[in-house]
Amino acid sequence: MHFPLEKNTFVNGTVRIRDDFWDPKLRTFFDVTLPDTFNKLEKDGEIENLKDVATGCRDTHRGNPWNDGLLMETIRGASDYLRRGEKSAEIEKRIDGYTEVFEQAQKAAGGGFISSYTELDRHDQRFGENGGSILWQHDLYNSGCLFEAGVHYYLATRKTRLLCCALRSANELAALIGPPPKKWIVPGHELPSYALIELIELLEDEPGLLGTLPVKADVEGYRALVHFWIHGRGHYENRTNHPQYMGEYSQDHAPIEAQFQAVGHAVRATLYYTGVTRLAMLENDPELLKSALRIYNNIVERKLHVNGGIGATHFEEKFGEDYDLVNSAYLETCATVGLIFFAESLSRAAGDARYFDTVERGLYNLMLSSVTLQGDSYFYQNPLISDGTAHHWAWHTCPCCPPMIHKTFGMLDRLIYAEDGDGILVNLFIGGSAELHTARGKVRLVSETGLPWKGCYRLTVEEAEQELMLRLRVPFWADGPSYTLNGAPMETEIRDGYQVFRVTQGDVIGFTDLLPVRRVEAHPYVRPDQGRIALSRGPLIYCVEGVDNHGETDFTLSDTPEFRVEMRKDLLGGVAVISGKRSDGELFRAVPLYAWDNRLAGSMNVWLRQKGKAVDFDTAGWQRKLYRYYEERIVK
Ligand code: FUB
Ligand code: ZN
Repeated sequence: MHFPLEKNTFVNGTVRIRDDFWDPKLRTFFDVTLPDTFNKLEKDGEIENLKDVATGCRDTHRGNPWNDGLLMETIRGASDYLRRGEKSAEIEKRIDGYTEVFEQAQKAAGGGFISSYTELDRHDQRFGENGGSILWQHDLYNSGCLFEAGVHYYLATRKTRLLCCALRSANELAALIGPPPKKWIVPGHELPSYALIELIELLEDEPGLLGTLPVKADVEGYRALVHFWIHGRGHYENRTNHPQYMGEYSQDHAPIEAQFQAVGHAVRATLYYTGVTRLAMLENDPELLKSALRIYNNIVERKLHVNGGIGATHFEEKFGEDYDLVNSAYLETCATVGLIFFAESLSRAAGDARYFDTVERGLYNLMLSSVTLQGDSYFYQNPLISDGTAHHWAWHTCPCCPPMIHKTFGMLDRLIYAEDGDGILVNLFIGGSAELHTARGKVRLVSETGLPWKGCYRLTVEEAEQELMLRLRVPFWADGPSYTLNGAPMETEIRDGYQVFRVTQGDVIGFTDLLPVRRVEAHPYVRPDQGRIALSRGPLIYCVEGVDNHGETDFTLSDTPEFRVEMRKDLLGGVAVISGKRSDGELFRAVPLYAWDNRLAGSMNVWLRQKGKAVDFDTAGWQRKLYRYYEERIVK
């Protein structure tokens, strides 16, 4: 589908990842992390809860009210792995088994209701009515996760039973909720808005599907419902549930057009803004898109940690004030997933490469570090400094992050390319092949890269029916890259942050970049980073760990650190290690942040003191920037 407001779309076709960096990681996510997540959710009593609903047993609910949703989110992630070509009869069997339980639970609850906590413990308080709590119960959240699971499992397998569960739930909600005389109920957790749009998009993309299903769908009703959910926030007069006012925590303090900053619970917020952006596309509403852009700018210009983390404050897991970027910050993994979803939607709507700078920052740094290299332990919080007490956990009392990790890496293939009327955009530099059905006919591409370790990328147009445009995103970390077309240097034309090539079948385009070690500095208002720098190379942020530095991780870098880069295949699954000189003449060693806490427990630090970098409040040259390279300042 192409919405009027949408500048580019997901590509249509198959994208296969074959990449030295990503392949082993994706292998681990599928072989280890996915079964680990399912097993641990089951161990928490998740299936028993739903079975109790199905059998009418009124046992007390186990775990969190949102655990139904976590199982469904994991199904979405698993489905994406299957869609990408992973084969596993066992995983499919597992999902089919879960589907049967969802069906039975829905049947017992009557209609499409699916929320085992409410069914078991707050039977008469659905959606927070009758003295319940919409914020805590997560009834609409669980339904939203079911929408995603149904859509993604259908896309992977063409099986429709789970999709029918999603439709039953959506039908019930569309009939019940909306402006008066319906019930004025907006979600406490905003995931269901964008999830309902996923369902709408599937049904509109495949109009023939509906006639084949045993459950009817009310697409117009779903459109009305999602419009109501996005625009109903910040209006309180008709609410039928309690609490009537959810405030900034749930982005319910004002209508969206009167929201100017990212506030409140960072996961709820970013998923709401994702819904806002996707509704703007669905309804062709440029004003609504402006609201989303305004908030996005507030995040990336003032509230984004260098590792792609957001939601600095532990209390209420919320955004802090502008520039309040302490290094011991909270930074929940799920919040970065929400930001990636938000930035990806904006890139389609607004068509600028810069949104993928945010996606890439989050993916390569925070998201990868949120799972151990072994694949079965996780970070919920992602601080940039540790005294040695922060560690991946085997499981959490709120295990929301592993399911979101699967959702993110499950869609990695969908993030690499996008399409617009003229051709293809390359948003991420990942090796593999693509067979695409574009507006300009069939296109086959092969990409090869040494990134993130070596600064080279090459894309071969193996097949193209017509001439087309290929646009390579110019990443924020590129340091004067040289572009080539069929081996010859290419004059640069950059549009909307993309390097533009006009190609036909057989052409080879690409770039090389020296990929120097670079020191990042933060805006002077970020007080904890005053006088400090963070090490980076390409898209990767580095850190120093005690295990490499005799336990010392808060030292000062020499003003001439003489960085060296060494590829160490034997270390941490194969990483490029940075070494250099401290101000006291000792050597230090830094590793990619994504690989930290995978060896001996110890301290860790990202922002290092830099000799010669004074505490400084001069904001000249910082307009609309939160980070820049320190080297650029020295040269100036
Ligand atoms: O709201 C409950 C859980 O908390 C959700 O799964 C995530 O958004 C997490 O932050
Ligand atoms: Zn989480």
